[in-house]
Amino acid sequence: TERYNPRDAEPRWQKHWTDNKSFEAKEDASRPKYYVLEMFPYPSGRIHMGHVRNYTMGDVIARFRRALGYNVLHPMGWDAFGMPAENAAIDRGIHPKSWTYDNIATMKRQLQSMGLALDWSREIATCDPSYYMHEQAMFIDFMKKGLVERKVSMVNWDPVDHTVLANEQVIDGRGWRSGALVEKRELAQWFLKITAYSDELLSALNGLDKWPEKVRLMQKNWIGRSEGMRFSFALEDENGKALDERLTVYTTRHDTIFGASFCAISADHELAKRLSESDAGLAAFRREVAALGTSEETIERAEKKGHALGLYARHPFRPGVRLPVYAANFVLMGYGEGAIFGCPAHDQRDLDFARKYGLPVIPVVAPKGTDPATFEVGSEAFVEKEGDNTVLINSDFLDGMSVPEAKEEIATRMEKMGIGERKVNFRLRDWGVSRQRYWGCPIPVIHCAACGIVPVPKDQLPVTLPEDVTFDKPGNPLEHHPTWKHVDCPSCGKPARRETDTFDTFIDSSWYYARFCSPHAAEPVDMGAAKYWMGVDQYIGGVEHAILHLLYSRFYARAMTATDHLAIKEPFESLFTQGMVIHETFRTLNGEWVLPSDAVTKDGKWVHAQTGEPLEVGGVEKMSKSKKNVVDPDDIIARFGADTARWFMLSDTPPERDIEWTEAGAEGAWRFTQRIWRLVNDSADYAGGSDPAAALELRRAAHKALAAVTDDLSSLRFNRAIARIYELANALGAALSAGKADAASVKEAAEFLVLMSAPMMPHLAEECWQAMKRPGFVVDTAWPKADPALVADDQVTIAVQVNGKRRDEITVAKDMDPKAVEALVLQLGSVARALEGRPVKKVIVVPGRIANIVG
Ligand code: ANZ
Ligand code: ZN
Repeated sequence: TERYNPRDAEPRWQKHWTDNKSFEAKEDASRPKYYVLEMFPYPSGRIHMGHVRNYTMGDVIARFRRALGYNVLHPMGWDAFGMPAENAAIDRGIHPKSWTYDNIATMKRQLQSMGLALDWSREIATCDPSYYMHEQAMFIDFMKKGLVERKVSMVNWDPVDHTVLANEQVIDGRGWRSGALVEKRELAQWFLKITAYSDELLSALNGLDKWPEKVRLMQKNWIGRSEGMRFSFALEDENGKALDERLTVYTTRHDTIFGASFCAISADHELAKRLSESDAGLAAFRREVAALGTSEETIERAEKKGHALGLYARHPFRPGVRLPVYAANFVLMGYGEGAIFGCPAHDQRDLDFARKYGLPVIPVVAPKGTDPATFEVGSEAFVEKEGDNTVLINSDFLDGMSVPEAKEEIATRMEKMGIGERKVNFRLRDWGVSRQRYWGCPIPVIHCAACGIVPVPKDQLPVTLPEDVTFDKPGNPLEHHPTWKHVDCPSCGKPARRETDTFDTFIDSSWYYARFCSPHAAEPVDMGAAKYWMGVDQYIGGVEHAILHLLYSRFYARAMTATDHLAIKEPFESLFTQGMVIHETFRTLNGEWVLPSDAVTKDGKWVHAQTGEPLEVGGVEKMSKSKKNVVDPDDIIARFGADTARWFMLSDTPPERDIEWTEAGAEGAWRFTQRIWRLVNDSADYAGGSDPAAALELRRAAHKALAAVTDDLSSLRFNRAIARIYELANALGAALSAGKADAASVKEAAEFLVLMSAPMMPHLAEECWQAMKRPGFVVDTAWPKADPALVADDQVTIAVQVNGKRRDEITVAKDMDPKAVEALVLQLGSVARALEGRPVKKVIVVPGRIANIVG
């Protein structure tokens, strides 16, 4: 037989599937549905190996579920708004729209060349007005529902890019793109009230039992629920004169109140602002803190600094003791009350601060059994609190209590005194969705001097982005546009101003999964279609989206449900986070990266193929342009075909781990495609033998492989499924060369081999199917069923009892002689231990069930 030629076969089968609309999904209440979705790509230019891995996994699931009889929805679209398009416009004068759509065209062609079982009739691009008009409509509904707020807030301002940055975009106090020192600014912004769902988003995590534990934990920490107290201190001035103002703080460690040695407020706290008007030093300190930005990470790492306000807080339980009040750089305005009491012995930040300013360090919690007089805290705070290992010391009426007991006591007393109450706090903040950017969905509101904020009437949606914009000035092109923002107020008709902020692109990706159910519907989501398809049965993507994208989507599903655009809570039933694709790196001794394909070995050393320069082997790292270790999927598909690339991406490495791209591995996958092709052709020509034992052996191997692969694919263990397929290929190869098994068993094994590898190598499978002269097409063929009788093992596990009590178990051949079983169990250590030296009186063996020793 001729070699299998993917260059010929792959486009042919892709055309067949397209012409037959093989993957177009239609709602069908009579069939179970399966919705599989991979995180849709940002149209950055070209697909990379990470995409290949991600979309291959989704595709295997889609094809496998389809063969199992599910009505599968497997759509694809483009997360098409965002900064890179605008940067292309700024750097190269290409309009964001044409840049984006050119990229979409390229990447779509690339994805199609992978042979993905996608329903392209549902393709959406988030930058298309037919998509974002619904986003605008829903935003207006969210406004009516009270889920939207406009408020002045502190933002990270990038003075070069002229944009507000998310905390994640501030790295070491600098803008992630511009590298400029970020400033803090107050700006009126739009917010979605995700905090209205803090409790709900947290508690519902428990139900997400098909999500990776680590993702649930990350979300839990991000939401950050804590139980504490809000209480206030009486204030006095330098001279001990009482002020008629109190200082309210939030704490989760009220048990440590006797260890308090100072209070601190945020530099943005109202009190700090007010005092800075007459305190130039404080004003300067506030500016210094502002320069830190709002990133908690940066704040956490910065040296702890403060500015004394000349005010004192009276200790609620220590008459005559007063605590100096500072403005401090580590107290955040957006959390709790923006004010704290500092307990240096039990909080590292407070300790660093206390050491700097010479404040007392009073330990009030100590390991049980420690002598309070000798217990000291050095440079590390003692933060242990859980369990029964600690005890309160130096704390008057709390002495001897556990931390929870002390908390309870303080809460009760403070409540009685009327100075505070218990309070649950969340770390989660409302979601700031305003961006001062062009390439995003316009926020559909109008500012009117007379009427205030007026939503754009729904019959005037979409508010489309103007295309005639320029990028020659820094800042938002929508601001500079001569006419776009000047509109008449929809309510009073007077001249008004259109909102020029656009949405955070995370909004676009927070509901696309729902739009896929009915991508052409006149409303955001057709409820009937969504009822059938939602939730997503299997969602797959990178763990880098574990927090924001997934949390925003979970919120959006709830907000849409609250506004009758959906009727679910959780959008993603099952989540899988795949690992990255990594590749070796090389560099010259000067540290310049070199393409791995330019590295060759000479006399056992790595050198540059052209220049002969000696090379250093770098690590195996995530593919990145800067390290020159990128492998272009197009090249691989051109050389080996898509099936090889797909197969390689799933082989050997468990899908959640990073996979190393190697030339040898790709070639191995390529050889296996040829091997299957030969085995199938040889099987088709096979005349057959007449040894029933050989036939049975092959059939057992085939059915066992089938059962295992079915199991492995159901639980996304692709690499194990592939290992099983290799095994079956070996068994089939052996049977063919032995020539003893009959033709029927060989054909069956070959058929299983093809059908099982079809989700991974769909083109090759179709080609084989034809070579085997089977009717129809693999794509329409049901997944075969393994015969339990052939799968069943001839081994059995039996319980071992001593005097009727279960002590152990052993696995033996099903037909093992009871006498042999008896001999075996008597050798077990567990049995000897249970007998405690008593002699064996009797052994009863029930074949296939138990062995009971009486002694
Ligand atoms: C006194 C204390 C003593 C604290 C102690 C901790 C340890 P979680 O658990 O994350 O909610 N805090 C409160 N508001 C703050 C703000 N706006 N900026 C910075 N820190 C703030 O953290 C609650 C603890 O973080 C609170 O408990 C408070 O310090 C601090 F031994 O109060 B604690
Ligand atoms: Zn008006």
